[in-house]
Amino acid sequence: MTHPLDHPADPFSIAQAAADDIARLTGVAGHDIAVTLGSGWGKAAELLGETVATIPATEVTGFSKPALEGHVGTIRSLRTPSGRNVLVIGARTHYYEGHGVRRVVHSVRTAAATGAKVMVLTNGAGGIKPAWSAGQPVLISDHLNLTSDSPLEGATFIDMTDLYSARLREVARSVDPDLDEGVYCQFRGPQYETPAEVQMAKTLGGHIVGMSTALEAIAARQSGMEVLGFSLITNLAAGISPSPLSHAEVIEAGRAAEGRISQLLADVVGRI
Ligand code: 8IG
Repeated sequence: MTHPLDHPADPFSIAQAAADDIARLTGVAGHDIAVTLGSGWGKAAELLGETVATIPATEVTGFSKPALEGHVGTIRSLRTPSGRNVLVIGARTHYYEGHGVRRVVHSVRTAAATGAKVMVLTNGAGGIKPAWSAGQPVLISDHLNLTSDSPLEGATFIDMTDLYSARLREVARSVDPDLDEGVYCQFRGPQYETPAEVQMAKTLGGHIVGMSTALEAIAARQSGMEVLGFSLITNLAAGISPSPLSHAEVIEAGRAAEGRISQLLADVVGRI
């Protein structure tokens, strides 16, 4: 029992404590929109607006030390030109880290506790649609949760129709009418899929494969937030492209696309 979220206590009261920490450390009493930055999306923060405060995630109740050494997760409070307060979460806990789903969705529940009504989830992911290429951003239209887990505990029946808000997808397409969309499949990872698993996902109706976002989106909906999901296709999924997946290429595709997609994200958030 070394981590607050490992206790049987209510995860929502821990999220409230985290939101109180954020209010105290940023000096911003409440936030309107929250954005989680996944691989490839990191440059968006500076384009979203004026930085009011930057705090290390480790100062906030319940946030874990980053999984990758030297990768300090930060939480930022920004103010958009139109005066909205945006909470930018640069520290994601992945399901494959093995700390349980409460830890995975803590940032989302914290965002809701700061007052955010919209949760923007971004990630880097593999693409199944053959027309897509590395470096292309796409909207998430729906998901397949293939983790066999859920952030909901007990008999908590929550409607998942329109989980990825059609309204917010229209806002995104008002910025870029060419944005394609697809169904996001969350695998547990951390290994990438086999080609057979990618074919399974395709047969099930999936277009994007990743290791985050679906569990977070479920928690966001439970907290009453409207969800907008973006994937940066950093690689074609295994077997869709003839070449094997390389983590270095995934990182490089993210880096190459970062400027363009970050501007897209900032423009979309500006219109929400
Ligand atoms: I970046 O091809 C990235 N993340 N599951 N599959 C899965 N996750 C990913 C992939 C991928 N690329």
